[in-house]
Amino acid sequence: MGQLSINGNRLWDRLDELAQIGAIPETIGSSRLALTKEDGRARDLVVSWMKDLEMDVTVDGIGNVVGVWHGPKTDTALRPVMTGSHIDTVRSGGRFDGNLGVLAGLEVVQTITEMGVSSRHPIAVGFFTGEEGARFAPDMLGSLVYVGALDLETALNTVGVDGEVLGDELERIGYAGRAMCPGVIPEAFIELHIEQGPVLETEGITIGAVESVQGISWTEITIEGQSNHAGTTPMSMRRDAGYVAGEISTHVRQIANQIGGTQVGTVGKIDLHPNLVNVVASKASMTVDLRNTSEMILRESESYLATFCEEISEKENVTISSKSLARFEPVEFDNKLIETISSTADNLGFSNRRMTSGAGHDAQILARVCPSAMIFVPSKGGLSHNPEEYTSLEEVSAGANVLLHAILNVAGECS
Ligand code: HGY
Ligand code: MN
Ligand code: MN
Repeated sequence: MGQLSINGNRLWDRLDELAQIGAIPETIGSSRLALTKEDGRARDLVVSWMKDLEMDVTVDGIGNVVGVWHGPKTDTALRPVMTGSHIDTVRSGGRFDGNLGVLAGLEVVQTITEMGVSSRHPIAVGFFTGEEGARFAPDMLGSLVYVGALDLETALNTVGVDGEVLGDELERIGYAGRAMCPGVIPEAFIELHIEQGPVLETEGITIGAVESVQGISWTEITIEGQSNHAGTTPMSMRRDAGYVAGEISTHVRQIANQIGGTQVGTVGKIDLHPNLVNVVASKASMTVDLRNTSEMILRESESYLATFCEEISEKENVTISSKSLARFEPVEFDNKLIETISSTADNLGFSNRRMTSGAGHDAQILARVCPSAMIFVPSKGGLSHNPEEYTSLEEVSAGANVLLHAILNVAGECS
């Protein structure tokens, strides 16, 4: 164990090259919302790297891309051991979120090829369409279609926050593939990802063996009031959608503070209409992201929000409607795989701890069809979904080496 090691500098250089696509000026981050032309160019680059590694590359109907590698001793009838993540980013994205998991997978394949190592199972590296859900909700949309949990037609007809239709955008960037959905069920799925939180850095630990992912609830709330003159309308006569959106946003924070523990609540998006300085807003559309490690408490937080909306719609004489954009219960990963990750980190001499994920990931969706788990590496300052997101070369290399040996452990290393 340990004689095989990835080439950290090569991985680092690929992360840098990929980050240049959609680069955010004066930062190290990238902006590559799903199915934009930047996403298309990034896909082309990663596919070219897969082909350089002589992987069999397939693109499915929702644009998920999977490269499969087999060595001289591989039994191609066996299910592949799969790794990967996503290369789409949020608008203010970092270079590591998702990208690390995909490029570390390619680095694993290149390392075992160069070292003349083979594996009994094929090894697959994938990137899933629209993991972030920031343009086309829900998040993990591509992996949901991959495992058969979301119907392809429904997914293709998804309308984005910009009014574009997902299927049209997929055609436009040339990634409306022909491979079947649902995709090939892997033997196992292991995803390397940055933690995107403060735990590992605070505790000075290099590797996270992720045991679970917390529950996620995304709701779009629409508030309809009445536009009116900002100067002449007495406060008692207002039906102010802007004010109500602000109250709901404040209440989301109060719910999180009142519940405490792992509860989080975020209002990340508010659009007002007509959005003018001297007009009482007639309409507001906003999103609420609630999360908790406990399904029961997450439901509680959702009902607090619903009750507040009912009360304030009455009080402010506005109409409030809501639509679920995404809803995932907490997910537990596979114990045997988690143990493999922990013991691999131990054998490689990396400090490690068990932990849960605050962010959603494709691995939680693959967990519906095969044993699945994740490896975390630290995020500087716990920062993510921010162009200054950072993980060091040493930490990136440590994570990729744990991924290398964990994959070979499951795939059956043979020389
Ligand atoms: O929202 C999430 O947790 C992930 O970044 N899609
Ligand atoms: Mn991610
Ligand atoms: Mn993300």
